[in-house]
Amino acid sequence: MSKKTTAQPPEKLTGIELTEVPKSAVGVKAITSALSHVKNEVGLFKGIGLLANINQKYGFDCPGCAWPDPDEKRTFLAEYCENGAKAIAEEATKNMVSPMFFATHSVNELAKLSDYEIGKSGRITHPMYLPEGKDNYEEISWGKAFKLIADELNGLDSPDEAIFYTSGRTSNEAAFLYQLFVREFGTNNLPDCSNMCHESSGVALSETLGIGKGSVTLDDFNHADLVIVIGQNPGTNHPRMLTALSETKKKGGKIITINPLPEVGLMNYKDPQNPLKWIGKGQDLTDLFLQVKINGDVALLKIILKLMKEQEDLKPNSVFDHQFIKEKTAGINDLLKDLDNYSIDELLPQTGLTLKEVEAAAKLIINNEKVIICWAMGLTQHKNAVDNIREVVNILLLKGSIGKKGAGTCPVRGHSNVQGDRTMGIWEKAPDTFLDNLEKEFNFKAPRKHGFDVVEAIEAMHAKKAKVFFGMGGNFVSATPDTEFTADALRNCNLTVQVSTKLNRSHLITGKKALILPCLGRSEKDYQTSGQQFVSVENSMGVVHLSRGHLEPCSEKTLSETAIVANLANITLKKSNTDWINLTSHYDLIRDKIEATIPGFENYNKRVRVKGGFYLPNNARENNFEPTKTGKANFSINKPSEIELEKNQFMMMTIRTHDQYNTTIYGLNDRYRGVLNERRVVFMNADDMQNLGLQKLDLVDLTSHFKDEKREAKGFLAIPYDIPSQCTATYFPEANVLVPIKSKANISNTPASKTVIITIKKR
Ligand SMILES: Nc1nc2c(c(=O)[nH]1)N[C@H]1C(S)=C(S)[C@@H](COP(=O)(O)OP(=O)(O)OC[C@H]3O[C@@H](n4cnc5c(=O)[nH]c(N)nc54)[C@H](O)[C@@H]3O)O[C@H]1N2
Ligand SMILES: Nc1nc2c(c(=O)[nH]1)N[C@H]1C(S)=C(S)[C@@H](COP(=O)(O)OP(=O)(O)OC[C@H]3O[C@@H](n4cnc5c(=O)[nH]c(N)nc54)[C@H](O)[C@@H]3O)O[C@H]1N2
Ligand SMILES: [Mo]
Repeated sequence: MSKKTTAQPPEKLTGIELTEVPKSAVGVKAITSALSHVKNEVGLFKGIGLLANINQKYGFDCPGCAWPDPDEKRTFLAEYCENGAKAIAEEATKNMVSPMFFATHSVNELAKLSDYEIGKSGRITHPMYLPEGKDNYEEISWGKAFKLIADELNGLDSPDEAIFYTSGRTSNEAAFLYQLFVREFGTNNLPDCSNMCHESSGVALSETLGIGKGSVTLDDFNHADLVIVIGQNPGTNHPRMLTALSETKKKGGKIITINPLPEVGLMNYKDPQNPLKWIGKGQDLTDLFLQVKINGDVALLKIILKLMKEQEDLKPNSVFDHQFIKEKTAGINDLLKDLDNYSIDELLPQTGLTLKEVEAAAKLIINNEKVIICWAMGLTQHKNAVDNIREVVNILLLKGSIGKKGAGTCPVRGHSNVQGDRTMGIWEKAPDTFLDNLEKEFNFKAPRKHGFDVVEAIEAMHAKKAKVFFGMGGNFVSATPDTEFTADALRNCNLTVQVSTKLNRSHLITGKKALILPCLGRSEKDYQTSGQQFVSVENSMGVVHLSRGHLEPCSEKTLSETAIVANLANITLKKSNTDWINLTSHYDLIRDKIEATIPGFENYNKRVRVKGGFYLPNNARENNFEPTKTGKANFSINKPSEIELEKNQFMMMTIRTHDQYNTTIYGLNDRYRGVLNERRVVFMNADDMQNLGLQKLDLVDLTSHFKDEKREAKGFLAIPYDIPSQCTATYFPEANVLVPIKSKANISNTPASKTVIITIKKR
């Protein structure tokens, strides 16, 4: 039935209003905006109680981003941010999607709504089943739902015909059980949102530094001489990071921002903790803003490397940390030799910057000792994304700026437990040592063949080589590239299952049969037979800490993700040496198993109960690079972008608004970019618009070009914006239909959703 519907958000415009781009981020507007969301979704009284519990040492972990909490000082106002409050409001909403809702709204009808409207429908209260050929979900018992999945899984020709996706909100306890179930079932098909997110960072950092995670702690921001924020928009996506940057500045450190857009949050900031500062100018954060062209980063970093080398040659020992390089690294000579293959004149046009601007950045790097480099999707979602990050590492290694206070790598993670899920083994390419430990502890034969990542999973379903899709959270159809292709892939499945809190488009674009399994959210109390449980998560800086729900569950029929996995494993696995149901009776039992399998979790149950949690081991932080292939930190040789645009073509990046969490749309405003009440917009350089004969708010259609393939997205409003020439920006998921499934990063296989080549046509 769902075959007739499109998987794209509707083309409908919602009534745009343009305002001035604000000069400062956070401040009082952030608080009023957050409170109004909380009031509308949850009610003010219950809402305030909830906010008081976010990120407090025994409260629940904010389901917003993975930015860490301070180890010491935690105040009521500081530990949630505008977008954290919105994330909570979204989860604790009064609106419920009940069996009655599904009886009166068909799948076809719901699929015509926007993602904003779908999400606002609310929390799913009962397990629901969409039988083959039907257009309305029907209530189903948990027992029948589990049996249906088990039968379908056990009826497959091979376990590799099933896909088990994970979004990054799943707790350590649930994630650990989930990957164990999937591997006992017999496959490593465990793609996750990380494949679309920081996979390029993981690949580049493992190869160069021997650990796929960042090296800095929050305290390092208090000691840094220089912080570089490249390809990241913390004002919207990690607002609490602005507090850390503000501390760096207060202590005399400098900040360089490298971004095609002058993102407001990075320019000026008003501390939400300090009401006296809400009025007035705020604090300037960025000292030097480099408005780089999209994907011009390797070219830019290479010029900086060349300038560093030039200065070192001129004045030996003034730039490079020779002792560190000699003792701890490998490959410096190859790097320095390779730099000679490039001329600054050739590289500069790719950056869109003047030599003076790049020289200013190089000077700051040369003259400061302790450097932190932070990045996110602006570096990871390109064809040469892994090169981007390795080039960042080259700069830090030359300076010896790693493994010491105030210096190091800071890939800023997205989902609140995406890093923990990886640690727990949610990984299609988990290393053999991990699988060996699992086999020993659980007494079974773990599959060794690597599984599918996100892109490979879509291709397998499209080719009918995979037939069951199971989603542990997330919104697969809207988050992945090439919307229509992915939708067809899901429709090819015999069964699609979504474990979800809220209604989303992946419930409406389904396999022949579909199930929705409603689960508890982070903010809710999790009762098992031994009483209320807590779970644990790992933040972006490798701190594992507990999270305990505060609200009563939204419905009696929801189950915890942990219980869902255990029940499914119990009925699906014919021979398992694990007592699945007993394990979930008390989550300490699961944590004991994690401790027995994964290094770094010694005394897990004890240490997780200590206020603030504990740090996992991190070799790069400890200045030890033994886990790499050479046993040292590796310099690397990287290539600038090879994409060449034709004259009429533009580079498009797909980014987030201030009012969304990935595919969850909180509201229709992008306050920090001056766009209200509309998501179908394309930000363009004003001269480019003039050359195309476009006026502000003209309606345009976008076509993407990849090899001989074309894809179309219709009906966007053109907005003149402060963005380099030939660069454009649209929002995801509206523009995902334009991202070709085969356009992805080398090695990491991450969809290149920030380098989409488009042409623009006026209606
Ligand atoms: N409120 C809120 N918080 C979130 C999320 C959310 O959707 N909403 N999502 C969460 C998740 S899963 C993630 S991964 C993070 C994402 O956090 P971000 O990576 O900050 O998110 P994006 O909107 O993708 O922004 C990418 C930034 O990179 C810039 N950029 C794009 N291309 C390039 C380039 O080629 N070079 C450079 N130098 N810059 C470039 C863009 O202008 C933009 O500022 O946020 C997490 N937190
Ligand atoms: N074009 C383009 N595409 C992108 C990106 C981009 O920048 N551009 N960014 C990519 C990135 S960085 C990421 S991380 C992915 C995100 O991909 P996903 O993680 O798959 O997507 P989300 O939108 O975060 O998932 C939202 C859904 O998760 C469910 N949910 C929320 N909380 C919970 C919970 O506690 N438990 C369970 N079981 N379900 C829950 C709700 O039903 C909600 O509808 O998207 C990627 N897609
Ligand atoms: Mo992400």
